[in-house]
This record gives sequence, structure tokens and C-alpha cells, in this order.
Amino acid sequence: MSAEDENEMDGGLAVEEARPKLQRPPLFKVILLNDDFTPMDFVVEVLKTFFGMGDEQATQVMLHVHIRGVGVCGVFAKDVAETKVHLVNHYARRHQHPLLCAMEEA
Ligand code: TYC
Repeated sequence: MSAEDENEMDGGLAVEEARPKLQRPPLFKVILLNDDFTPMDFVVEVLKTFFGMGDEQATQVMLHVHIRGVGVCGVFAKDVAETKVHLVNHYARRHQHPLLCAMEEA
């Protein structure tokens, strides 16, 4: 039986369904931190590989991090952000670079 059918069996009373109070899931910024040792080319490669950026955007973001100390790679749902942080840090360690990726609530 549909919800409409059920509403019609209430003797003419208007019955409003309680609207479920849904919260939007929180979003997380994935950020890169500057260091003095990771080569610029490697950071650009990371931004292209893990964040789908083109050459120009990746270079801009890398330079932003180089100059300002920190920069945003993207904004994602929690599980996606966690996975990206893990993949990037693992990739950097495997290539013996100290590059640090982290996340914070947007
Ligand atoms: N500062 C590094 C250098 O001069 C480049 C760099 C950029 C490192 C961004 C990390 O997240 C980073 N080689």
C-alpha cells in the first residue's frame, strides 16, 4: 500500500509525515604541506596522478604550497579524503620523499 493510500484512511485528517532531519555528510579538505626536500616535479606529478589536475593547475597548486606552506588539493567525503591522504603519503615514502599530505574538515 502506498503512503498516499495510507493517508486517505485517516478519516479526512491531514497527516503530515515527519520529515527526517538529514544532515549533509561533512566534507574534508585534502592538503599538501611544504618541505625543503621533495622535488617540485614530484609534487606536480602527485597532483596530476591523485587529484586529476592538468599540468597548469598542478604547477599552480605546487607553487602555492611552496610559497605559502600549505595548499588545498581538493575537497572530498571523509572516506575518499582518507584514501587519498594514505595513497599520497605511501607513494611519497616509497619514493623516499618527505612530502606530507593531510586532511581537515572543510
Ligand atoms: N619546497 C619544495 C622545493 O623547493 C617543493 C615542494 C612544493 C615540496 C610543495 C612540497 O608540498 C610541497 N623543492
